[in-house]
Amino acid sequence: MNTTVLARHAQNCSLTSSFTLIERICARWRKNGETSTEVPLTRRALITGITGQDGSYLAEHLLAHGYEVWGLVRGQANPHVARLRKHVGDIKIAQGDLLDQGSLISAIERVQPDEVYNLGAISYVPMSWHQAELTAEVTGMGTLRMLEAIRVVSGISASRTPGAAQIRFYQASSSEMFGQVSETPQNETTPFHPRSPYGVAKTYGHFITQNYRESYGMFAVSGILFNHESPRRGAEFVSRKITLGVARIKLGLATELKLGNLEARRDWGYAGDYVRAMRLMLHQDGPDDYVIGTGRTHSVRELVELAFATAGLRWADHVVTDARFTRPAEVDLLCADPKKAREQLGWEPTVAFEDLITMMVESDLELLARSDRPDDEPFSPDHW
Ligand code: NAP
Ligand code: F7E
Repeated sequence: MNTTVLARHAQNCSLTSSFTLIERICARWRKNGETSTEVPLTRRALITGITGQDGSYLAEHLLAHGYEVWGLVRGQANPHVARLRKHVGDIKIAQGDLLDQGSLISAIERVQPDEVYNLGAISYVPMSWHQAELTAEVTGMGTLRMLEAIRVVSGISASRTPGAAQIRFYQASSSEMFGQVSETPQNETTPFHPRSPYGVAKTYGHFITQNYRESYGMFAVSGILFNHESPRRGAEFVSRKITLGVARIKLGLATELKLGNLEARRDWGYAGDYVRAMRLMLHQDGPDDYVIGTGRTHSVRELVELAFATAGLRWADHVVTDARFTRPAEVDLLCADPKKAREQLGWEPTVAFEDLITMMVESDLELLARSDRPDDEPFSPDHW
């Protein structure tokens, strides 16, 4: 086998670690008994949750690195796929649902991915109190089902550990697992105290990922990501709810914006930065968990002030607090310590909070000012 050619291809693929591609291809060739000198150049990724905010940015990022990108999509005519295709063109779709074990096994068998990014979840924290069991099933048990699909299709068992060619698995863990924090800033060793059914479900997903790594030697990592936003953020989350609210008020489409707890503090970053960290985690020599955030924290009130000021508005003239948007148990303060990611992954955020909010306000002003405004204009729920 011409390892020089393989090494050159590995460089062309911008792989950050030297071993993966060559070992994987050699192992796959050995397994298949192939003798051809044709080298499969492309890494193949399967993304669950591809129709969400992070899924779209991750798909773009992986395509830019030469990947073949597959998305797991649920439902027979998921309307979010059309929205995704506006941002990301060249993706392939596999049907499947995190609630359905068989569908995940079929998807892994069909796609034969090198990397699986498990972003699919019920991710809106207030919804998790109203549909706690569903949240546990999708966000928690869905992680187990995907790990099992990889394990079964790869033929891994307690007595048969994976080889170099194994599928690498990324789990979308969350700073919501820290919940009522015992120290600030939070790092990889900070204890978990989740405050919502969502946080509890994510904590299960986190520990089952660690457990499959320890039990079966799987290359399974968790990224503990703090809040990250963008113009593609769902309208139910506070950042986008505010920037859309500002745009509606500025354009005379509304006069007030109803919000809940203005004193909660979060570490908000830009989603486009955070998906880079996901890929980096799967390209280390060994699997590990990493905190991803900016290390800066702001209150919802500060976000409101900045967003309204960006549009030349006085927030106090328009913002109304409404108890319907407060939570049964709040996470008061989150702030990341991303030292490990900086030192081991070489990861740094590039978009500051102020630039992020300005970007989102400007994007929503442009979106709502368009005469051909889309029928599916984003809206925030008027409850939860
Ligand atoms: P998002 O926009 O809410 O996207 C969630 C995705 O999950 C959607 O594509 C949705 O697909 C999919 N999904 C829901 N139920 C499913 C099911 N039963 N089977 C398969 N897919 C299902 O979330 P995001 O902001 O991109 O976040 C991505 C991941 O990171 C989530 O796991 C989230 O919990 C986690 N996370 C996010 C943040 C953040 O600040 N954004 C921080 C930490 C962790 P449909 O189109 O079918 O609805
Ligand atoms: O709330 C307060 C609210 O819904 C942020 C998810 O991506 O990040 C996200 O979870 C804060 C909370 O995000 C409203 O009480 C005030 O303190 O934007 P959010 P979240 O709950 O932090 C984590 C890391 C995830 O993993 C999740 O998937 O804002 N807040 N007034 C409000 N929040 C909302 N949504 N709506 C309000 O009217």
